[in-house]
Amino acid sequence: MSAASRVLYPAFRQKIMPAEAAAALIRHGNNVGMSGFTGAGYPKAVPPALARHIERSNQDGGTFRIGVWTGASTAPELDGALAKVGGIELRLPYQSDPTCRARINAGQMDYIDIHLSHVAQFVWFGFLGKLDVAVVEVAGITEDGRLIPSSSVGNNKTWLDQADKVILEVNSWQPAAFEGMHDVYYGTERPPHRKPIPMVHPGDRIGEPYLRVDPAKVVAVVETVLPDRDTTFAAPDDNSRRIAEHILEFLGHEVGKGRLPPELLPLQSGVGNIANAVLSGLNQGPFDSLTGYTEVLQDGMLEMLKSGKLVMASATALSLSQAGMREFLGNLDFYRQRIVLRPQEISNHPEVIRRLGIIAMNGMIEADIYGNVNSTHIMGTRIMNGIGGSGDFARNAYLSIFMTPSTAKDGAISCIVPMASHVDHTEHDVQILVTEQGLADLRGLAPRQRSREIIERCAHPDYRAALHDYVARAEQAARAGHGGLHTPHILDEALSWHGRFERQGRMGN
Ligand code: 0RQ
Repeated sequence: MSAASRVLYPAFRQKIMPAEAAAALIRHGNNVGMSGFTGAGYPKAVPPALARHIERSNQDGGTFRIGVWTGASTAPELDGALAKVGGIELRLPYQSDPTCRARINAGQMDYIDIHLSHVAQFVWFGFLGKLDVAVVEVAGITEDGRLIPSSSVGNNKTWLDQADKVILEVNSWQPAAFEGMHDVYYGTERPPHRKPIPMVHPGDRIGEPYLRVDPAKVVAVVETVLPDRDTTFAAPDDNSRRIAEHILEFLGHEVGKGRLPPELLPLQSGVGNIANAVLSGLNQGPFDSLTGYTEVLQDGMLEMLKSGKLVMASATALSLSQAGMREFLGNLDFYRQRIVLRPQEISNHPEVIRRLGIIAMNGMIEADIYGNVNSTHIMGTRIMNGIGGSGDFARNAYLSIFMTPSTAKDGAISCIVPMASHVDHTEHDVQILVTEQGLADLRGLAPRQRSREIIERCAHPDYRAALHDYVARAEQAARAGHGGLHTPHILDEALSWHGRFERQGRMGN
């Protein structure tokens, strides 16, 4: 099928133009809503063309910069290209690009890290200012002007609705058979007119398979045939496998106690190799008829769908390796019946997550001995990626699990610390902590009980004595009248724990 045949709406055919011409419609100071979620469904031609345009404009001391709003992380052609030419004034929400990260941490680019479920509604509420342009990748345009979403839905509904101008990238690399797979819910209202979201099962379809756009706003259509970012995975290492084993054993225990049904509850899984290893573990594990209600569907869940362990999965993005994509394309009819892609305001909606009773499993940078979790900052000051959807899920899940190897940088840094250097998930939103050393079940435990459990079960043996010693001295200090015994701390020392690593040059990032 030729690229042109994907633009079936006659009025849009006249708007077809090269990426350079479309990029030239974006002005300095514009806020631009781009499609894209974890390397899936991002525009691939207009952002690099815009980066070239910005580089030329700024050669003579110009200051062309834009605000970039997305679904979540994108790819080097978007975040990387624009950041490299200094073209991003402000970026939101989640990013994981090395150039963006360096610029943010160097103070050359502003970054607002917000919960992924908040982004769309903050834009409707007017909290983030005016959205000037939407640049959205789609898999096709129907004869009557409806848009077939591509491999991610993200915030596209909101960008198309809120932007003054719309630029569409129609990517024929994306499977034409995506048509019908998506479920775009148009029922969300602003308070006080909100209605319950009518979803009681992860597979429920409550919307329509297309994105809507006002044809009058479409200023350019760019045709592309370009692949999504290839999200590769390492084979699970020993640590990941052990983390997976602890989680599986725990879930089995919960089923035994009658606190989880035999088919568990819908699973949410974060991104990355550990998350993928946990899914591999589940694929080999004893549980059947599982469901997924997550943000990103990666290779691990695809394998579980294939094996039949997982009966269906709901997500906002399909972020696969090349091998995963080949498997998906080779068995499209099978996967189409088992996957629903939704806007991220629904995939991450607190109301739905609470109702469905999600088992949330997310990565972290460090946890402290009382159960506060840092998912985003190295040493409390340097951003790694962002909170993404971890807070949407952790806060509202049936069970909120956080996982990490017990140490980072080849054992030089303990990921269990006296006091988290930055807190994304408070002790109130964290029920289970897991490292390769073991699993700490924090439910029903008071702070000092939690500290014993976390140090004994999760900390690496090399750091256990130092952590126990810290708690003992903090308790002693409190008994001597310095601070309280509810959550004992020696504040100077808790904060300098990280400083010690930094002074020794161990941090790396
Ligand atoms: O850096 O590669 O330079 O060595 O952090 O750590 O262990 O490879 O783990 O890739 O799973 O990432 C929390 C960042 C974990 C991720 C985080 C260093 C470590 C390495 C990465 P190097 P790992 P992962 C759904 C849910 C927030 C968003 C989220 C994340 C690098 O899971 O971004 O959960 N989560 N979204 O060496 C110093 C420590 C460290 C440390 C790790 N204690 N001190 N460096 N590192 N611990 C998805 C979305 O929302 C889109």
